[in-house]
Amino acid sequence: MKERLLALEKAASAEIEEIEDPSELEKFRIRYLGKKGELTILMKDVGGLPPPQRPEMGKLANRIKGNLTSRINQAKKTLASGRDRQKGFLDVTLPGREPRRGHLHPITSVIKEVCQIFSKMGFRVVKGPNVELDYYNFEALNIPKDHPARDMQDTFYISDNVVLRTHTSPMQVRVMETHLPPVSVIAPGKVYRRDSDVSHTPMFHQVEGLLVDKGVTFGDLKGTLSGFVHQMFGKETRLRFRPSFFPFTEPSAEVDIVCVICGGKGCRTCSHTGWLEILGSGMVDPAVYRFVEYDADVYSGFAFGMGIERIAMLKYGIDDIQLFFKNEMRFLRQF
Ligand code: 2U9
Repeated sequence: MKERLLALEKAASAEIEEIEDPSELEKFRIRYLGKKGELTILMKDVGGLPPPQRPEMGKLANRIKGNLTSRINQAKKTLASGRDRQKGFLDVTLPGREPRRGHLHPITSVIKEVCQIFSKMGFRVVKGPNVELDYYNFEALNIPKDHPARDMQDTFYISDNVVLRTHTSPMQVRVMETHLPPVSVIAPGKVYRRDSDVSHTPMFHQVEGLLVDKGVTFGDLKGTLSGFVHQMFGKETRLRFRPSFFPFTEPSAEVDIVCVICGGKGCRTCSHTGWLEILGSGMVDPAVYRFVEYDADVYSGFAFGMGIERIAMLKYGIDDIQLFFKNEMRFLRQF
């Protein structure tokens, strides 16, 4: 008797696991617990056993019946809730769920903001290839093969003459090749350098600008870039032009703004100088005009370039450039 009861329990246990709808479950219940059910019959047989065996077998049969009943009840509930879901049960009285809205990456927002400011001044946005000829990335920008500036802009080489661009300047060369002055363009996009630390990543974003016409002076450069700084960082922001060197501009100047952290007193962020470098600029070197066959005696112009991650870090007070590229939602949600 004991073996028959335990075998029944094992079989019923395995079967109930496979049941997928309520009508099957009801059939199962009748098969085991109905009036003529397998367990009901076995329980009647227990009554016919010799008296000394009855208590033990009765207890076992009752335990199996109890377990089976509670498993059937549990399965009933599970199948009922599953059926509601399958049918697409809809409680129209529930309040609606607001969809989570995404937003632009902070780098994309800053690129858009910079481009918008220059677009309003009359600059046209141009975009071009990330994989460039050495000629457009270096040669035509007055950086020949043996020039020391190549060390500072070491990059990823596809072949001897094909590189991942180290700045967006090749675009301005391409524009000058195909358009006579007046030219005023702004070139945003990804650039690549062999660089990696808390303030450098092998890929980053730049916006560069170029304006060439008759009679363009350093005064135009100062006016344009001051206007940009005041729109980007606020009209009270003080700035200064500090002499510098780039192979493609002469004279060249770097633009600093008063430190956004200490207001000029000196702190860790500004290396105790009170100033933060935000972009580079200069009058286009006549050597560049020779590559694109512009007459340097007739035309003059200015160019500038800025690293977008740096601008975003200063604008939002971020101290690690890597944060922009980790896809960490807790960081990105803040912008
Ligand atoms: C042409 C002629 C001149 C673009 C310029 C800079 C100065 C400059 C840096 C800022 C931070 C690069 O991202 S960064 O590391 N850029 O300082 N860029 S003038 O000059 C040009 C461009 C194209 C035909």
